[in-house]
Amino acid sequence: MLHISQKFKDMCEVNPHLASVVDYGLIILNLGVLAIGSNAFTRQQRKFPEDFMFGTATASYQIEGGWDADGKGENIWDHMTHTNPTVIKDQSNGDIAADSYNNYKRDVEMMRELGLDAYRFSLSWSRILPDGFANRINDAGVQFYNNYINEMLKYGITPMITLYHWDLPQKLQDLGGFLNPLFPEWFEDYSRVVFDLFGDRVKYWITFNEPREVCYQGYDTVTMAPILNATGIGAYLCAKHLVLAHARSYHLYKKEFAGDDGICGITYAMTWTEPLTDSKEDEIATELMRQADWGIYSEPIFSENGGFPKELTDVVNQKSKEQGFSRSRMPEFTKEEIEFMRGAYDFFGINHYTGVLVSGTEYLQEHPVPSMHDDINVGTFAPSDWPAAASSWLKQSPDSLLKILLLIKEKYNNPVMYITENGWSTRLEQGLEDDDRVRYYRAALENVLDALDAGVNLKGYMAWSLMDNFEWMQGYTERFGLYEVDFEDPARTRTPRKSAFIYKEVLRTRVVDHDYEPPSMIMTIDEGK
Ligand code: GBH
Repeated sequence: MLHISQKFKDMCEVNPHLASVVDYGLIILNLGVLAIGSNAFTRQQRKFPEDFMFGTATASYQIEGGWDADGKGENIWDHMTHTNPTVIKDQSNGDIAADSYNNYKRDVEMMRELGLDAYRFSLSWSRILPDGFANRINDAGVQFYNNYINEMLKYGITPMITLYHWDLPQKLQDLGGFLNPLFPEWFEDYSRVVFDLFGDRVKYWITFNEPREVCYQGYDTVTMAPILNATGIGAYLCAKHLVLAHARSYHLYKKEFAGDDGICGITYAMTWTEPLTDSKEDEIATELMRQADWGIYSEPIFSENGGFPKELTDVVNQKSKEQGFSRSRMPEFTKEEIEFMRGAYDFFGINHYTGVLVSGTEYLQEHPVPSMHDDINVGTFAPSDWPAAASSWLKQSPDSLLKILLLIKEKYNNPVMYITENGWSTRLEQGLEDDDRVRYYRAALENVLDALDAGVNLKGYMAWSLMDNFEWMQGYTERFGLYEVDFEDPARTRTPRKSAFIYKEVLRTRVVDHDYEPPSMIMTIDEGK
């Protein structure tokens, strides 16, 4: 455990601005003193608690296929990939994807092979409500999810459901989607249908996956459907309606469906950000970037004061005035709305992949005016010695998962947390020997243990992803799966990568053994699981 203390000391020396983590570093330093002896001894001490929930995560559009099967309605990804295929790197789409619509039993078999406690997946809104509204329920779609859920439960695997992982019914998009002020009501109506259908068996709910990618990437740029490109306007407006929608869904669940044991949260894309230097400018830049990335979606729910974050709001108010707008581009909430959202959570979900260093003076780029990037005007940098994945944005940044967990612990009074995604991309050509993914997962899981040692209220960890899938704008060119999927094969055969065996061993032993090598690449289901 001494290596952790060293790690913290290094971290703080390089970056005296990590004041927030320094305290926790000292706590761990103290713990470290208690653990003397060899690595082997240390590892033995560092066990995941028996009730720590291990799983994997997926999302409907990325795996299901069956895009128009049995009455499913069109969603914004169907619409965009069919009408505008060149926006996807390999011009592919999720029409069939991993065909989980027909392979759900195999999916659950893989969960059993890995020995998962839980499986996080999302519902396709338009598979259940083809028009988006609750007036018409598609029974075949409901049947599919009942089959999926029941198959998991049969083998003791706990389902964790994401209500929205980016595939809005196209009919709602035609009405403005998240920019329509009625969106929170539409989402509440959908939530009611779903809680009513599956709430008897499902006790873990996530309203939204990654608000930033929904609002910023979808409405403020052209990097996600519906590629609206309403720069400087779309993200803020969407943010208002998204957090209100979350709160409506949360309160509905707690009031009418949760019973004693149902919990509901929301999941954020948590890129670790830290100041490039110890200058005041870099410190401010980092805070602004955190607020634009996730604070704008988390402060209304998790902060004591509620509402949008102050520094970002001030900047947008000021710039809007200078730019000649009649009112701020940052929308406002009523007092009632602020109260309604404040504290509307049971847990904080974290999707974590990577980190960047942030500057207020270096690496700045030209941005459209107005735009969120112009509003915050920060530069980012990832050192070249951080190992790189297949995805351009994904590097292994040292201890970034731990730093995020400690930051949230401190910022929001140690809420219950789940890591709802964490993973690494490779290219297909790399085959089944994914040692870089193994290295990434082991480092991340050590960070989970560090966080548990430091008292972080972390209850579970979901690897992204169970299997290869449609990686949004990157199509099938980047692979995140513990299982490889053969997309050329009509059967969409799934084959475990080396990382699947490593993850399985961690779950079985509750220990991260850095020396473990799978004896063979033949996967079996352990009896008794
Ligand atoms: C998750 O998002 C998603 O929830 C999941 O669906 C996805 O498959 C998985 O990660 C892997 O990507 O503007 O080109 O630099 C991760 C969040 C994705 C956020 C990449 C930042 C930057 C893309 N991140 N994104 S780019």
